[in-house]
Amino acid sequence: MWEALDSWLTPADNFFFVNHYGQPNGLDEAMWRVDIGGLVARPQSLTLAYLKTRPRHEVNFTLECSGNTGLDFFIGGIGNARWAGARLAPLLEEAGVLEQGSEVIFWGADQGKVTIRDNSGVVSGGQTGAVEPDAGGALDLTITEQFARSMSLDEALNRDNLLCYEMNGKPLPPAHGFPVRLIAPGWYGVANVKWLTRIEVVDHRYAGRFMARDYVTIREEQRGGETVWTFTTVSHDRLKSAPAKVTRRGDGYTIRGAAWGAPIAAVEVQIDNGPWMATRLYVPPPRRKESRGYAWRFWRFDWGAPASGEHKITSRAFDVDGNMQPAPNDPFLASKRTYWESNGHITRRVIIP
Ligand SMILES: Nc1nc2c(c(=O)[nH]1)N[C@H]1C(S)=C(S)[C@@H](COP(=O)(O)O)O[C@H]1N2
Ligand SMILES: [Mo]
Repeated sequence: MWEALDSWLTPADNFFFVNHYGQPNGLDEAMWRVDIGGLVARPQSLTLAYLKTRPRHEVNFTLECSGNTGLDFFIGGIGNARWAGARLAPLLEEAGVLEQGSEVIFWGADQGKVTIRDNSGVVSGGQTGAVEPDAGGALDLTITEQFARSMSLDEALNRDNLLCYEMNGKPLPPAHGFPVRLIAPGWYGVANVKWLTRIEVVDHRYAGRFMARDYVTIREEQRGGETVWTFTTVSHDRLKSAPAKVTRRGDGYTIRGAAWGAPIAAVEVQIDNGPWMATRLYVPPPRRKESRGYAWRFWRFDWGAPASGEHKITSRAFDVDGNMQPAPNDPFLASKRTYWESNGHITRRVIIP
């Protein structure tokens, strides 16, 4: 996947997709409605034609699945696109969010059967440690759950959030959420709800599957000699970079890579456990300067003429606030027990002939 990295915008055909319940049928542009409801004074039912009459806003945003690079076989879960659509914030404001509204749920059209809980390990009241006999799944609850994610009202009102209908200048492809998806720049992929049908303002935290059961980062921490487990919902992108490829130019070799997850200030590279060395950030064509904050930056390093044989190349990114992409011994990474949000250093091995 990284070997193919030469275009700053990822063509839709090469863009990864993650569909937890499959792509829904009957994606009909003319019939499509995005409803805004719940705790609002003026519920809305918006057509795609209406959304297109709103001021068009563009954002370049690198979408990464929070599972990307967390498992050895999952490394292609990232792409950069120019997304366009109508801003969400003014639509919410026009719907008139009521005083009690604190959370916004984004519902997709896709749904699937899920079994919510099984009975093994239910502890009976009072007798600590006593586990009830297996009830044979009698307490399993199988439901049809709709894909949905939520964020706080403040987060939903971020001016860059889009009801997006365009990807790289073309209608959003069905696999990427046609007719309308949420684009929430700065959030991991899972928050960017595809096939968006309903925006619901509520006064409580939404605890659906992709908030409270899946896409939950579990960490094991030691506090005062005791083990404490923490649970957090995958939300904002984390600072990350990767060496993408090594190319030969004349007698010299050049290492190229990408960095993303926060506005990037610098990237350093380390070869074979040597010192960290500065790389050069560059802007690939078409050299347009807009909303770089949410899009990946490309970097390169002139390697010169390395010795033949195998080499290890590792990169680390710095953001504009001085944060560094975490090393393996960083407390967040070291305590993490689930594979989500794996933003540690990425090492590539190359063989120089
Ligand atoms: N409705 C809906 N939206 C969804 C998903 C989904 O399964 N259903 N998957 C999410 C996840 S986990 C990711 S990583 C991104 C991937 O976006 P893409 O398929 O356009 O690349 O979509 C998100 N939005
Ligand atoms: Mo994802």
